[in-house]
Amino acid sequence: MKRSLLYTIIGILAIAVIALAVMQFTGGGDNQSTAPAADVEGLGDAAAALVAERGLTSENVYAALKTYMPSGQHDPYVMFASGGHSGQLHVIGVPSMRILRTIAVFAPEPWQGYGYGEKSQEAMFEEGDVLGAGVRWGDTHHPALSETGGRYDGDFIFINDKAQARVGVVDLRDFETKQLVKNPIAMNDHGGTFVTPDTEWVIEGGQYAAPPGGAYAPISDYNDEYRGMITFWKFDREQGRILMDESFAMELPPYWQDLCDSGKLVSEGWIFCNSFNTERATGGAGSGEDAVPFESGASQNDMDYLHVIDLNKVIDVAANNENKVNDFNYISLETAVDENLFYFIPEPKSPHGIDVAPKGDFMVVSGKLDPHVTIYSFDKIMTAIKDQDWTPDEYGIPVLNFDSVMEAQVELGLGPLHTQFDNKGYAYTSLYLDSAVARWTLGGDYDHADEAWTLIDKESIHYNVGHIAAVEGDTVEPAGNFLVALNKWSVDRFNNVGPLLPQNLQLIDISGEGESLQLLYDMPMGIGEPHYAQIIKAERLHPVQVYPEVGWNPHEWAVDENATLAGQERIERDGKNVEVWMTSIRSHFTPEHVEINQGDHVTWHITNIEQAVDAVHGFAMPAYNINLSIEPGETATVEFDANKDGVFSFYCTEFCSALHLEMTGYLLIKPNVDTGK
Ligand code: K7E
Ligand code: CUA
Repeated sequence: MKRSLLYTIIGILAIAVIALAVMQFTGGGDNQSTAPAADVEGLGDAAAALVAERGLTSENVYAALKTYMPSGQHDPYVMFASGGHSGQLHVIGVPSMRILRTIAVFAPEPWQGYGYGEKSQEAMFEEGDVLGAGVRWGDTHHPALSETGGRYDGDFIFINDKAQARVGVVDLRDFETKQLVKNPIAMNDHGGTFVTPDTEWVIEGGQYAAPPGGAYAPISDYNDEYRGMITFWKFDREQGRILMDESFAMELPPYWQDLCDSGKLVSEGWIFCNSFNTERATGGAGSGEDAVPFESGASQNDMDYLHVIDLNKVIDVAANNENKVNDFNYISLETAVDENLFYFIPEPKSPHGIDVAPKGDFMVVSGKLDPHVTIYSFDKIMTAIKDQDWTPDEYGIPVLNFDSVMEAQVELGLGPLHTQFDNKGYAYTSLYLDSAVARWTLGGDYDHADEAWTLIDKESIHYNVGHIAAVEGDTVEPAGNFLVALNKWSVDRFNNVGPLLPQNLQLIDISGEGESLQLLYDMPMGIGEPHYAQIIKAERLHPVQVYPEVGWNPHEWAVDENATLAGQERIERDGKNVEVWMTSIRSHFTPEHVEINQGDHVTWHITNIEQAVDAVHGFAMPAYNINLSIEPGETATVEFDANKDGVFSFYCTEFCSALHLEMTGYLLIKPNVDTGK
């Protein structure tokens, strides 16, 4: 790591600053400084002593200065990292690597009152139910920030649930999940979510092939009955929702589609999706002597297939497509082939990541079992398609000639997975087996084209890096200052917390040129496995701090019809139906007594009438599994059958004032003597 020159400069600058301060203190300078030199010198001595006592290197000091965020100062960048099988999405400040928020998406989370009775949330969860089962967890992999013109716009973020083929939609006006959609075709997914450059489409690629629509077919019918898929979710920005009726899926051969990326700028209108298991291995380890486990069966071929999908053609065909599976618009493989909706390009070897360069001109593929990254030229792909420079495969899909479309291969090391980009013409690829991040140069129109396709630097990380995320690294205009390695193994990096270890997110400085990569910071992530992350400039985010009006329904983004202002609190009964309109404000609920009968059906609205930033009130009710977080201005509703009699103290779960403990009330449920209770 050639930082020595930089340290020399920092050293000279520091001496210059101290000298200047001393000059000012002694009247030698023109400017009136408010910082007395004695403080500067004192600080210098204390800092020097600390550096010596802790045995810090100059690299350590540089890293500390680069990442330290003084109290009250905000991070300039915000990372949205998937939470893996926690089912959630984590929001992290960069470069301080402070966790700012977890956004609950697929799993109930008590501290944010998510999934414990609130009616709009319950309805949303039901939309995401799987074969009628109320699945309340997910395995989130790839968050995708909404884009305008190929740049993050800070409006929405989408994330997939690999385990159940679902997509979550989060509104960044309040960082809350607004929609869960279940894919009607597939049981699981992986190559999503990612968006087109103006977010008209949220794309979800498949993973393990299966009979479409959840049908049954024996594994011996794999070639004929099992299929891959890619789904195009139509997103309506105004409503902030995916429109099921305008969305569709396309059938693909039973290869295992993996990651995908959207074309941009010159390649806008094309979708790139790689695949593995083009061997169509069917596994079966443990089911007989001849059975070949997937691990080896799916790794036989030297080449798998990059899917190159003509999005505009696909949209046209979908508009007139009659075929449906589970009531969902589904383009059959036959139609896709007849209409030339996609092409294949051979790609080495069990690939994982496919990433489109910032200008949209190159597609970078990493074969997990190949030490190179392979770069394809979009120009060459278009020429090959025009010239019909292809051979059809057994399904009739045109396979473009590898040598005609390949631009370069760069040998980086073992286990390349994912690639990111900066603003200096470098690309970065994670090397899982090497436990390193490689920096290499792009050709074409990028800054380092004179030494194109060359490995420049490798930074060791700890350990076994999966994805990497650079600031605005998926956009047409990456920032090029920080990169985070999302590592799968942490082994010895942190205090021992037992056999289930945290993940390790490592911040890397990519601001310099050449061999200047430097590891800055280790962040343990003990709340799920982040697969992918995206990092946005904080200035692009404009969330509300208080809902716009008292009585706000965050799901409808409008005043709730049951908004309750101070003085409007009441309890009404209609037969066995009891409805409660309650308010909360520091430090009481109104009304504090709710007296009902066992067997009543209860609908209970609570409006937090606070308009002060951070004045959140919780609402916890024992025995009925009710737990809400009601943010300033919000109206929340719960509905339940009062089937258990007794006295139930409800209370506020946020320590909201000195008299927070007094923020309580009684739900008194009189036993129904008729039933003998
Ligand atoms: Cu973990 Cu993108 Cu799902 Cu690679 S994925 S590491
Ligand atoms: Cu409100 Cu505690």
